[in-house]
Amino acid sequence: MKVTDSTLARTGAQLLVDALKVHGVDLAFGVPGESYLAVLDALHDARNQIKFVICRQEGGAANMAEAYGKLTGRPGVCFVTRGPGASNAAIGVHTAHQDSTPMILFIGQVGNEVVEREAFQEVDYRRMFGQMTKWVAQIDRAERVPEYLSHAFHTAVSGRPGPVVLALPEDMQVKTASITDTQRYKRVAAHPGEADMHQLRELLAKANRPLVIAGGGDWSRPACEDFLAFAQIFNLPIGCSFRAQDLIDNRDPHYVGDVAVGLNPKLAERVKSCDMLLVVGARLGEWTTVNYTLIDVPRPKQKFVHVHPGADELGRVYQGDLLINSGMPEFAAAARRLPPLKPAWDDWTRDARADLEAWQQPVKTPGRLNMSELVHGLRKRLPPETIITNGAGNFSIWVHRFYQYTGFRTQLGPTSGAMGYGVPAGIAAKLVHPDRPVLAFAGDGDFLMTGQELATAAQYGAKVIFLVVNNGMYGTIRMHQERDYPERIYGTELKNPDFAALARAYGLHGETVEATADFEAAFDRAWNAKTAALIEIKIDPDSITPRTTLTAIRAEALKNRTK
Ligand SMILES: Cc1ncc(C[n+]2csc(CCOP(=O)(O)OP(=O)(O)O)c2C)c(N)n1
Ligand SMILES: [Mg+2]
Repeated sequence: MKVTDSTLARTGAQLLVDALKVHGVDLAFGVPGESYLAVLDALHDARNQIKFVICRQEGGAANMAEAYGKLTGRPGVCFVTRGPGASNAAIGVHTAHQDSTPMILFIGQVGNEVVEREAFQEVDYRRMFGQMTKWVAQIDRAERVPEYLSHAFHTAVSGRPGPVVLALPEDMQVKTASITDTQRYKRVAAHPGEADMHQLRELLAKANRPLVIAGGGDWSRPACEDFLAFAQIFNLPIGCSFRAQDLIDNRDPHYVGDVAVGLNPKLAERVKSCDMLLVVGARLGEWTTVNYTLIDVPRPKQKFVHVHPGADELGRVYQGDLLINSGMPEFAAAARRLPPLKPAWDDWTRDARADLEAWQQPVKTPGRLNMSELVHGLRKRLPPETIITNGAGNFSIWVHRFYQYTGFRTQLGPTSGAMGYGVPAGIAAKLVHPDRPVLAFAGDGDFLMTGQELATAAQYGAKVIFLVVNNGMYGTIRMHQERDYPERIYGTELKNPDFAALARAYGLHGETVEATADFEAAFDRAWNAKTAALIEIKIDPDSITPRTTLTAIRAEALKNRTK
């Protein structure tokens, strides 16, 4: 992109859109508002370089921008209007924050001439988004647009990546300035020091049962390749943190499972009993540590090495023998170059993998539709470039446990646990990679949080296959309810629409499956449909997790209550 040395005056809105072009934006998501009409007009001029995808609710748009950021490593861009639009979009910003995803949310803002009067839909976004962004600011002067945009892009991708929010007062959007564009942003990352890497190798040389946990943001395809090569050279078993299972090709014998709530008890035992824990990129949050029970707070009992792109994260909860502040590509490249040593743990790695393979075998479930078998069927059928997305709910457990993610960004899921993520993430994935198959898993509750974006899939021809796992309830919450308050069902039942008919109303292919045996043919029809497709998968509500049933959970809770 040529840097414009413009003596011609441009409006704030034009400067903003020109800056997006400078920084390589090709896709943006949003819902229009009268608060940023001038930006819309500038986007009209740029329509051949930047495709502006219009969504049906800002939560959908913000989730799509977040998914774009996860997939590409470049900031996902989202435009929304003042108070109501910003409020709807907050869910995507929160997910970008928890998931360390680069993203920039632009919000139309009331003009400076009326600010602080609680003008129409006025909100101070610095206060509103303060805790869930890396940086939130308001651009009051047109001549400073290039500078603010440069800062926003650098901030979103550097160190621990995350979201930035920029408010755009109406008067700034139409004021003119003669100012030069900046250059394209460059990601800034820390590198591991030579002494760090030397010490890491020393610790490995003394270990007998080392275990690696990979996770977090800041990864790239080459970084994942380097990291896998490191694991192969040292024959290390690698677990992935919650919803970061695609950092390692799950078919590789070094992948040993995901470390999250509901993890394989044998893997949990290995995390507890390993003598060296190398955590790379993962924050070690509540879910990865199973409510901080898996690893001792604050001093893990095993030798503990933590590598993270954000210096703030190191030593935050866990004290370590070695804390390395580094970008993921920088660390993975250095790890791959470490001089090999003869591992003393070949059996340990092989057994950990065997534990995973046993854990991934299909299980018996109540009812005619068995989700473990269904996911196994998909695992055999889908090409390795397939992208699988999901939102939050117990339905996602089946996918996480029985699917084999095949490598970098074949999984898009919210570490934040945000319901409604899978549908918009699937659409964004298909828009970024039209040639790759995309499957979006949702629960019946989860789906209707952003189901209106089926209209966006139809409008832009995004041929996603949506799989709605319907058990007629907010199953996760029912499970906890039965465990803590057995037989006092309240607030967790759902009366659902006919999901297949709903898809057809949007002009998409839709059908319903109630037995495992019928899924394959339905999936073939969905695969061959000319449009996006939705398959409603009806499951027995008793089939609540691969490990247990609702009936068993209730019986256990009642037994404990009478004790
Ligand atoms: C936006 C949002 N609201 C509420 C929750 C709390 N929550 C977590 S799982 C869940 C139920 C999910 O229901 P469903 O999508 O039907 O999946 P199921 O658990 O039944 O498989 C709820 C309400 C959440 N995680 N995110
Ligand atoms: Mg449900």
